[in-house]
Amino acid sequence: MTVRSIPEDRAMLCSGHAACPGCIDALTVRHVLAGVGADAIAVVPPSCMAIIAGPQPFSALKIPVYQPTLESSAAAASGLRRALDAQGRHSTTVVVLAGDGGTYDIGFQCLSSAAERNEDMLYCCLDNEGYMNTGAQKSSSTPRHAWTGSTPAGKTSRKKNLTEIMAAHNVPYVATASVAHLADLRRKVDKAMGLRGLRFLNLLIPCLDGWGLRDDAGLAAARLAVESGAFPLYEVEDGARWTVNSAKTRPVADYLALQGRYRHLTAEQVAALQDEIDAGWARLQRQASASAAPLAMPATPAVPADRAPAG
Ligand SMILES: Cc1ncc(C[n+]2csc(CCOP(=O)(O)OP(=O)(O)O)c2C)c(N)n1
Ligand code: SF4
Ligand SMILES: [Mg+2]
Repeated sequence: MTVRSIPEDRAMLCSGHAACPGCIDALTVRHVLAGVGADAIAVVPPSCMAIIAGPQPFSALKIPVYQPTLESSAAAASGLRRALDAQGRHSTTVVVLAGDGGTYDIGFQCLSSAAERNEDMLYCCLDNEGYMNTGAQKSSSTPRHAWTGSTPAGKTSRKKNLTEIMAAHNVPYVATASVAHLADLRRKVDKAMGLRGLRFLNLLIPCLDGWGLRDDAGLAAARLAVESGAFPLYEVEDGARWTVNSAKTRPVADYLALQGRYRHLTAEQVAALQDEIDAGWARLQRQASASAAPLAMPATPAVPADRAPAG
C-alpha cells in the first residue's frame, strides 16, 4: 500500500461529488478523511465543500454531515462533541471542514473561543484564499495584490497569518499542509488523530476559477506555493514546539506566473511580495530554532477526566 492508496473502508468521500473538475479540494478532503476514518461526524458550513458534499438528501460523504451557519462551525462542533461525550461516544471524531471565509473571518470568534476551551475536535480550514463558491470575493486570507471579484485592482492588505494566531492559543496541534506534499499531509492527519483537544490544520486549496488556473494546474500551484515559501509547511505543538517541514527553493515569481489573479502585477509589486515572503520565512526559522531550546510552556493540556476516552 502506498500513501496514495486509500482502502475502501477509509474512502469517506465518494466519486460523483460536485467539485469543479480538477479541483484539489475533493482530493484533499478524501485524504484527510482517510486518516480520520468512518467513526466521525463532519461539520461543513456553507462553502465549496458544502457544494461538493452535495445537497440533502444526497451526500458524497459516507459519514454524517451537519451543516451549521457560516459563522458557527466551531460552536456547532463543540456542541456535537459534548452530545457525543454525554452518550459515551468519546472515540467518535468531530471534524470540521470549513473554508477560509468561514474560518479566518466570519467564524473566527467561535473558533478562537473553542480553542481557548481546548474543545476536542479536528478543525480543517480548506484555504482557497477567498469566498469562492459565491464568486471569488476577497477574504482576510487573500494575499496582497491578488485580484478578486471585490478587489478588482488587487487587494491592498496582506494575508492574515491565521496559522500563527491559532498557535498562539497554545492548542495541542496546529499545522499547515498540502495534498501536493501528500506524505506530509497524511502524517499530520495521523498525528492530529493521535491527540485530543483542538487540532487545527490549514490546508491550501488553489481555486481553479478564482485564481485563474488551468483545470489541471491545482496540484502544480499548491506545490509552487510551498516551494516558493508563500505557503510554508510547518507544525506547532502546544504553541511551543515549531518544526518547519518544507524548504524555500524558488522565487515567488514562479508561483505568481501560473495564476491569472496576479497578471496585473508590476515588477515592483512582485519584488515587494518576495520581500514579504522572505521576512515571513526568516521569522519562521527563528521560531523553529528558538523552540529547539527547552520547553518554557506547559505540555498539552489534559483532556478533562469526564471526557477521557472510555477504557
Ligand atoms: C452570514 C452569511 N453571510 C453570507 C453567506 C453567503 N455565503 C455562503 S458560502 C460563502 C463563501 C464562503 O467562503 P469560504 O468560507 O472561503 O468557502 P469557499 O466557498 O471559498 O470554499 C458566503 C459568503 C452566508 N451563508 N452566511
Ligand atoms: S470554486 Fe474553486 S475551490 Fe471551489 S470547487 Fe471550484 S475550483 Fe474548487
Ligand atoms: Mg474560501
